[in-house]
Parts: sequence; C-alpha cells; structure tokens
Amino acid sequence: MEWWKKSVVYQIYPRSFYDSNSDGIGDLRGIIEKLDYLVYLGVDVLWISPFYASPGVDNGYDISDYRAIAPEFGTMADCEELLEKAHEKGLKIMLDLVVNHTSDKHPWFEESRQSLHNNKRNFYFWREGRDNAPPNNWMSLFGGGAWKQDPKTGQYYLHLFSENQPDLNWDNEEVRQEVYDMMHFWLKKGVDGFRMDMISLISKVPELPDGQLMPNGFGMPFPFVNNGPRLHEFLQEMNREVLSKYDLITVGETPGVKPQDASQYSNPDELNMIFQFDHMLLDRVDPGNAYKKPDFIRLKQALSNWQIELHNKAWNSLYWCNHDQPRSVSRFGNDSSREYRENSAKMLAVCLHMMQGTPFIYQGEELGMTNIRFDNINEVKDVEAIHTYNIAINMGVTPKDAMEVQYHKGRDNARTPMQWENTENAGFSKGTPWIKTNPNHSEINVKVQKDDANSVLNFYRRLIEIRKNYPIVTHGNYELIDPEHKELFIYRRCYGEQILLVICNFTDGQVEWEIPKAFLNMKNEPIIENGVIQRKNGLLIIGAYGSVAYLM
Ligand code: TEU
Ligand code: CA
Repeated sequence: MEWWKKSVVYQIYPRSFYDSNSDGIGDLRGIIEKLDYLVYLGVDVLWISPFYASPGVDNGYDISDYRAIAPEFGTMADCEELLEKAHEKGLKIMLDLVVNHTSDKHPWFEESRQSLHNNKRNFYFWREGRDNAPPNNWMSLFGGGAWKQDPKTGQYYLHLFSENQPDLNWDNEEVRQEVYDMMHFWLKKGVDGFRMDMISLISKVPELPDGQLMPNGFGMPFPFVNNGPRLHEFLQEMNREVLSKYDLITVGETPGVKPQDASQYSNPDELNMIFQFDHMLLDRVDPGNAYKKPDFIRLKQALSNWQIELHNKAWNSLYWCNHDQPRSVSRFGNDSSREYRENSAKMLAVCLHMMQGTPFIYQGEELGMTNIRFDNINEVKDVEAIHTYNIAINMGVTPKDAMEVQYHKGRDNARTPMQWENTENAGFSKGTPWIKTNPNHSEINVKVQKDDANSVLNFYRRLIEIRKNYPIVTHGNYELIDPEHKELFIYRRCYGEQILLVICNFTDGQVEWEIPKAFLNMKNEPIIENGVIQRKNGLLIIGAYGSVAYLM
C-alpha cells in the first residue's frame, strides 16, 4: 500500500509557527527547532505553506520567484537543512505549489505587461475591455472585479484572486514547461510532495463568457474556470513529466469538486487525493459578506458522501481546518468554556480521524486553539478579510456587524501565532509578532498540554497512534448510522470481521442513544473516548461533546 495512505499530515503556516530570530515572523529555522515536537506528536508529513520570494500581499500565495526563499523566512541553505533534518527524523516535507497565478511582481508578469506582443504576453490572460468596462463580468474570489486595466497597454488582465495575483495561462505550453521545470528543481532537492493551490482553476473556458449575475452586480466565474475543459489533460501531462518520476504525496486544492469528479483527479495518472470543500461551505452566505450556522444534518451528509463515494475508487483527504478557515473548535465545536472547548476539540478529532483517508492537522488544532476577536479591522492582516470587510461597509453594513462576520469566518483566526507556552507572545517570538497573539495562550499552549495526560494534545497523539495500529481505520468501509439524528454523528467502519463504531455528541447536552441489537455485544472498553460516557440497560449516555469509539 502507498505510504501516504497511512500517513498523518501536519500543516505549518510558517509565518505563524515559530520565530527563531525575533523579528516577529516565523521562519524556516523556527521549523527546524520544532521538529522534535512534530516527532513527539507522531505525524509523518509536514505541509509547509509558501515561503518563496513574494511581496506578501497574500502572505506568500503571491510568488515572485518560485526558486528563491523570501528573506524573512530564511535562506536556501536553511531550506536544505530543514529537508535534511526532517528526513533524518523520519518526517517528509510537502511544499505548496501555487501555479494558478503568480505575483504581479514576478518577472514573467513584469515583462508580460510591457507591450502587446512581448514573449511573455501570452503567459497571462490579457483582453481588450468592452465599452470602457472589463472584458467580462467576473467577480474575484476575494471580492470586487476579476479584471484590472493596465495603463501600459490599456488592456485588462485576469486575476481570480487579488489584483496582485494575475492568473497564469496554462493553455500556453511554455507556461506548463516552466512549471514542470520548477517542480523538478524542488523534487531534486528531496521534497516529498506538493499541495497544489487552487489546481482546479488552471484551465479556463477559452471564450471567458459572462457568469451568472449575483446580487453584488458581478458574475460567477466558477463554471467557466473550475474543472475546466483541459484540466485533466494538464494534470496527466504534469504526472507524466514530473510526478510519476518520484515517490510523492500529492493533494490538489479543489473547491466545488464533487465526489464523482474525485476519482478522475485522484488516480495513478493524476494526483493522490484532493481537498473537497462541501463541509467548509455550509456556513457560507455568498458572496461571503455574511455568516450562518452550519446545519448538522448537512454536515454529516457532506462528510459521509465523500466517505462512501470514494471507497475503493479514490483516496480521501480529511480536514477540519487550514490557514484559510476559522478554527474548527470555534466553528463546529464550542469554545465558550474550558470544558466544552477541550471536549469538543477531542470529539471533532475522533469524528475525523476515525474516517477513511489521510488526515491533515493544522498547526494548533492539536491544542484546541480557537478563533480570535480582534478589536477592529486595523488588527486584521488578511487581504481577503480586508476586502470582504470593505465591501460590506460599502454596502451599508455597520463596522460592528462586519467584524462579527470576521469573528466567524476570517482567515486570520487560523493565522495567530502558534501557542507554545504561557509567556509573552505565547513563546512564538521574542520580538513583536506580525499579528496579534490570542490572549487565551495562557491556558492553551504546548507546554501545559504536554504535562497533562488529559490534554487535547495527548489525545491527538493517541488518535494518531490508533491509526498506526488498527488497519480498519485505513481500510474499512463506511456507513452512516441514524443519518437524521440531530445531535449525534454515528458511523460504522467494517473491515473483514471487524467493526469500528464511532459515536460523537455535537451538542452541549447529555444525549442517550439506544444501542441497536447488532452492537449490544460490543465490549465495554472503547479504543478511545472523551467526555462522560455511560452504558446502562442497552443505553449509551454521552455527555456534552463526548465521543467514543468501540472495536468489535
Ligand atoms: O485558497 C483558495 C481558497 O479556497 C480560498 O480563497 C477560499 O475561497 C477562501 O480563503 C475562503 O475564505 C488558496 C490558498 O489556500 C489561499 O491561502 C490563497 O489566498 C488562495 O488560494 C490564493 O492563492
Ligand atoms: Ca523570524
């Protein structure tokens, strides 16, 4: 079996992980210093968000040189040392591959914008405007229009993200060859895989047609840019020319992709797996200026659908959060008291880690780190958050209400410094951190949790261990039990004669579940549990945010 099917991945957002030289910004040497912590946690692979040369408009997802390290993160020597030390300790390293777009400061774009007919013009999407308006009505995924007029030639260029992130034109073979060369460059250094940023967007419908009009006056680009006409052709070519020559872990970021498409993405000719977004979109209100509570029944359906549809066809990735998403304990659990926070963090972990697929842990998730309430928009750093906030204000939303959306959905919730200990700046930096530290680091941090056998951190360590020891977690099939149950998420995994039954209470109340006949003979001893769990007279009684997994 492929090694990545048994692996647990840990995502590092380097800017916020550990600052080794006190300039307030996490860096590569900071990761090197913390490798032993990651070994202690038990993860196998580190996915590191971008640390390439970048103006930093989107914290490194706007790359100006794919083969250089941003000075604030360190040097190429640091990067090579990180690879070497990680490998020595048995950890693999996955880089972020951001090739749907570059920075507008990338030399390709700087040349491209100079004239109508230069060599790099066709590296991007340049179009004439229509009657002094952009070439089509598309909205950028960060809010506002997706086209920017460039004074030099008067034409517009496409940017599906910020205007400093022009989209690369993958229909141009030269672009593809440049990307493949760059991938070889990193793979020859010993990199073990890639997480591919927004890879589902790399093929656009050539006519770039207007999208369906939304309340904000812009059109939806998605049907014309996501899963586009040549997407799989490009991925197969990338696989032939690059991926197939190494033993790698690859995961594509693919919002809007359905389980039916997944088996085309994740197969030996393309990628190992993809990140689906169905469970991430449940609290979204388009175009992103509002928030609603995620519906529990739909959450169960979303996750179960992927479990069932992909079984024996394609491989799942499993995640509750990343650097773009709010903290999972605040979003799907409850961070209003210590008891609820710790239990819901553990319960969410059981719910996800007992499923089939490769789990991704986002830095701090293993501590139950929470969302943050910034005082006002000036404390917010994220380009997307600032855009959506300003758009909301322009639509007449009050600053208080606009901030409320950020408290629920803002990406900076995930980007506050990693909480190492109860000292200044949570032990992340001896300087002034680039972003505010969550005040709750006095209670939530690595140091206290290491010493507490009952901590979220030690619970994660056990869960990772269970995955290593019980093949049913990797191989078993999946069945959702009581799909309409409004409080419990119950599922069963089966592998040969073995059954793994997982029951998670998503509420702050005690819930009783009548154990079905088929399970009455299950042992009293669960393989993992949290919260108050009781069994009497054929009833399972689960306390607030409790969870339990039985093996039969
Ligand atoms: O994210 C793409 C993406 O899915 C987000 O834009 C998402 O829609 C939004 O953040 C939800 O709030 C990737 C990267 O992970 C992200 O950090 C980058 O900003 C983006 O691509 C552009 O590279
Ligand atoms: Ca630093």
